[in-house]
Amino acid sequence: IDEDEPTRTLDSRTLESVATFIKNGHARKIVVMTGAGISTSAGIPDFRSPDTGIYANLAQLNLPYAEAVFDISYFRNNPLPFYTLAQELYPGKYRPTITHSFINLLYQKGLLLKLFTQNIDCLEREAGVPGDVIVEAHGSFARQSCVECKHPYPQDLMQKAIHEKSVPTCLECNGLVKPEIVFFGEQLPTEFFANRGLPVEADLCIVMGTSLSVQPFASLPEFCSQGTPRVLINQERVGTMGSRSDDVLILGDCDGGVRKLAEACGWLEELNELWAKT
Ligand code: CNA
Repeated sequence: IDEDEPTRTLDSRTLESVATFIKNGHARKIVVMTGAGISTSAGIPDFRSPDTGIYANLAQLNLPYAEAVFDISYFRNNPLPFYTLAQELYPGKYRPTITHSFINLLYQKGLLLKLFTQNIDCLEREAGVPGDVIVEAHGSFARQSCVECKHPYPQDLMQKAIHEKSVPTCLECNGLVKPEIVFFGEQLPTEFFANRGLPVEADLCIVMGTSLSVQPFASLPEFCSQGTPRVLINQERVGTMGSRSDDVLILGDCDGGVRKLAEACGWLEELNELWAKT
């Protein structure tokens, strides 16, 4: 990125300038956009990191191609690989990270306009962020239904099926049951489309732990107004982050990045306390 390019809003393209911007009360409507990278330190692998990502470790499932595990047509013929993976991702086994608590801290301070997450692990909710502030763009394990007749399926039976490594079928029509996470070939939830214009209202955007490679989610940061600072906290540079004059890149792990940002805002102790309670 061009460090010398003049900024419109921030003093400079640094973490410290972002903290000053927040401390001066200029960020009161923050949108946060997240992906699998905010949950890797909780023990849930992401998709695309080489070696450790889920796609790199699907070989034992004999899939024709890695993404097939989340492909709706493949699932209809062979739901077993998905249910094998679902066991690993199913909520209840993992503790939210300090990054999840940081999002909750923004909420508690009344600064969070909306959290857009691609994650299906429900860790944002478990960290304390209320459901109505979260757009789960790719759905979640919170509900499940029949892929044929759409009839809802009870949560306790789903938990039992996951535990027993079996594939649940609809109590009404015997069709296959699937958690309401969005597969390739499926439409995103209506609440995503209802809220996708919201970033234009934001005064700060924080993107964390995502490769920004899945559309239409990947385009969300583009909806922010020119001059609205966009911060990327991620292992690597992704999407168009860094291309605008008020983009700030904090490269490295998310937990370290949010700790530094919280410290610069004078919130570190508060953040640690909040996280300790999760
Ligand atoms: P991805 O494509 O796997 O990208 C993850 C990104 O995070 C990459 O850029 C990594 O470099 C980066 N990253 C990984 N670990 C860290 C870390 N500790 N600190 C900083 N950066 C890190 O994942 P996306 O979310 O972008 O892809 C979208 C998919 C992944 C969505 O459909 C999700 O449903 C799906 N997914 C979700 C989960 C979950 O719910 N926890 C887990 C795996 C995949």
